[in-house]
Amino acid sequence: MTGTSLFSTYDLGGITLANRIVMAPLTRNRAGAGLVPSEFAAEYYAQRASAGLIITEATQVSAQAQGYQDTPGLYTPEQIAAWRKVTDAVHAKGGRIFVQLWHVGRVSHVDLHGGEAPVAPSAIRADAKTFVNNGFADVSEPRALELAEIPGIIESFRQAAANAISAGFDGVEIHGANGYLLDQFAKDGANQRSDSYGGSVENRARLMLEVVAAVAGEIGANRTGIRLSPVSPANGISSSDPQAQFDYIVAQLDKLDIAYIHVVEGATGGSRDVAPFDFAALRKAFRNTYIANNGFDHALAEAHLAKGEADVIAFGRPFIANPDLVERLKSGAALADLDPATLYGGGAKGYIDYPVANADTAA
Ligand code: 8OZ
Repeated sequence: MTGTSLFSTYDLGGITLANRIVMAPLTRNRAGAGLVPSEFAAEYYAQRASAGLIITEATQVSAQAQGYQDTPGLYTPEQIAAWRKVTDAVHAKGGRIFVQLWHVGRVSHVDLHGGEAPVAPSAIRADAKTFVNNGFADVSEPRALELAEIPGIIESFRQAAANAISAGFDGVEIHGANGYLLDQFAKDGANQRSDSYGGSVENRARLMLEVVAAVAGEIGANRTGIRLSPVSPANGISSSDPQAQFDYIVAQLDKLDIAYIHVVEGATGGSRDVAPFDFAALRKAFRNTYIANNGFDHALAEAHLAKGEADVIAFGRPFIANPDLVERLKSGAALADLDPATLYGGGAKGYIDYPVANADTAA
């Protein structure tokens, strides 16, 4: 296809992206008191504003939605005000930014909830760890959400989406991936409910689709995206029927006409080798933007675009140590490696101190 490359502009639901490179959501555990984004977050994101689109770190929609120490929220006035500094800083550099909204469900710990159990579709503990009390710990046994609590979950996403617009975000990505609450409902390894939110493919998709409809109704379908990871085992999740489940989900998302689906192709942060799952079927079933993620390098990204397998490519970890990832991919400059010791938690170090490749030519 002529003209389509990582460096060509792209119309995402009426927003012009400067290129087809997305900064994927990256959890950094640097929130301050009140779970406001880090005092360095505005600089961190602004340094990366040459991405066509930034998707923020996962941000909880309520106190109940938290699963790790020091992740930010978007449900208090202080959090909204702190995020406003981030969106202003990114927009001042010509960037675009969506916030990723999550509820972790069972991937959490009683110590984050005053001793109360985290909530989940069913009372099945995940084989997963979280980070709490400055260390890794097994996640806690959750309790099953009552049917009467489900509207409150949907409402917390709707309200957080409204808050996102107040904070100046260009849109919202709903975190439907990686074994968190919406993925827990969708997959039978975590969902053993016998009400209208469990059992069939349709019932397991219900919460995710109701959340998407509520968010799209609040802020506009063209400002709404979702991240999905059909085959990822992240956070101890499993599914006996991922193809049927996600063929159905994506067909319904197409009807809702949302801006994009952002698909983790393979095991999150791991192998792309996912046969026999058919990601092309999801791509074909969805008329709007398909963002592909997971283990892309420059060559694979260009090949994916050239074959029409995606419209936009999301890069995650490479953005941590390469604030100028777009420019480096364009020039062929070498990519820096991240420092694992400063990945999660801490302050400015390993966050806003990664240099650009060529400080002389950088704007
Ligand atoms: C790494 C550490 C904690 C959370 C995800 C939000 O996997 C995360 C996450 C990643 O989607």
